[in-house]
Amino acid sequence: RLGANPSTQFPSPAWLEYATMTHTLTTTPAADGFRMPAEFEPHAGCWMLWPERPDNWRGAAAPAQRAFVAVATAIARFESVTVGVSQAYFVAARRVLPETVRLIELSHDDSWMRDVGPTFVVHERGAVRGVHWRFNAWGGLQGGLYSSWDQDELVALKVLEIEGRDRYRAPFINEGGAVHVDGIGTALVTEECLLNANRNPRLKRAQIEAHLRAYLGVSTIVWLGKGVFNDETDGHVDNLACFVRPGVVCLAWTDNRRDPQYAISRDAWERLHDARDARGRRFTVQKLPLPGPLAMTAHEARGVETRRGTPPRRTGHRLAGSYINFYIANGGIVMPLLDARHDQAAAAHLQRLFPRHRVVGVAAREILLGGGNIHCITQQVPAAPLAG
Ligand code: KQY
Repeated sequence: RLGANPSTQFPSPAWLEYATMTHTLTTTPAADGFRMPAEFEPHAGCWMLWPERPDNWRGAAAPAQRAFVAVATAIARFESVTVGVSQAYFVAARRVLPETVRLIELSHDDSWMRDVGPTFVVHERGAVRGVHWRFNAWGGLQGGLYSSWDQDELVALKVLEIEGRDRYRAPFINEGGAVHVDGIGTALVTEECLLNANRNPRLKRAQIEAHLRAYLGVSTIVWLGKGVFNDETDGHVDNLACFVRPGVVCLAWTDNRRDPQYAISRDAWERLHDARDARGRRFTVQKLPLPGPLAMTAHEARGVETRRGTPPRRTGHRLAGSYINFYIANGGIVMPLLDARHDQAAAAHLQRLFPRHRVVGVAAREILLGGGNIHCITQQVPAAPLAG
C-alpha cells in the first residue's frame, strides 16, 4: 500500500541517518578499538561555553566574558571554535564574539567545557565518537561547587548530537580535566581527584583503572598524588602536568621549599621519574615554574555573589594559578597570562617545548578567579584519522 508509511515512501539514505543521529553505545571505546587522542594530535575544532553565573564570576560575569572572548578569538586563529550560550545571553555574546566563532544556544550551569563536554575518542579507520562522563559538579553534595548541575550533565550529550557523533555513557563520575593522555596508551591522573570519596566512593583504585582503560583506550595509568595547591577541582591533573609529546611531560614547579606547592610538585616529579609509559619508556620531565603565588583581592572577592551551595570567595584566598593550564590548538598554544613577573619566561619556555606551534598569551586572571583556566574552559574535537 503505497503512501501508508511515510518512512517507506521517502526512505532516508543510510548515510543521512548515520550523520544526523547520535546513538548511545552499550560497548566501550577500548572494546570497539577506539582511543582518546592526545591534545597535540590534529583537531577538527574546539568547544567552549559562555560564563554567566554571578556566584562564580565577579561583576555578573562581565570581566570573565571578556576573557572568554579573548580565548575564543585566540583559538579561532588556529581552528574553528563553537561556543554554547544560554538563551538569555545569546544576543549579548553574539555582539562581542568574532564572526568566525559559531555561537549555539545551549543550556548549562557553568562554563567548564573541559569537564562537562564529551571526551572524544577516535578509531584508526576514520571514526570519531564521544565519551559522556557522569558529572557531579566536582564533588556532589560533599564538597561540590554548585547545585544543581543537571544542565551541565546534559552538555556532553548535546554536543554529541550537534557533532553527529555516537556516544559512550561512562558508568562513573569523571571530568575531562582529570585526565591527560599521550595518545599512545598512557594516561596521567591524580589520586586526589580520581580516588576522592566525593567522586566514586564505591570504586577501588583497580576499578577506576579498569574504567579508564575501557573509556580512554589506554593501557598504562600513571598516578600522581595531589594536584595544584588549593585547586577546587580536587586536584585536576590538567592544572599540574601535561604531555608535550609521548615521553615528555611538563610539570608545574616551584623551587620555594616553604611553599606548600613544593612538596606536591616534588612528589609528582618523583612519581614521574619512577614511572614508565605505555611503551615502557622513562619520561623526560620539563619543569614549568608557577606564577605567583597569587591571591584573591578584597575587590575581586566582593564582586562575587554569595549563594547557598556555592563556596564563598574570600579575600586573600590563594588561587590555583598555573601555566600548565594552556590549550594546544592546531599549530598554536593558547596560554594564560597570570603574573607580569613570570608570563614572558613561561611563554618562552612553552615556545621551546613546542617549536612548531605559535605561543599566544591571553590575560586570564578572570578565568582563574572562577576556579580554572584556559584548558578547563575548552574541549577539542579531534580530526577523524585518515583511514588506510
Ligand atoms: O576544570 C576546572 N578547573 C573547573 C573548575 C570549576 C570551578 C567552579 N568554580
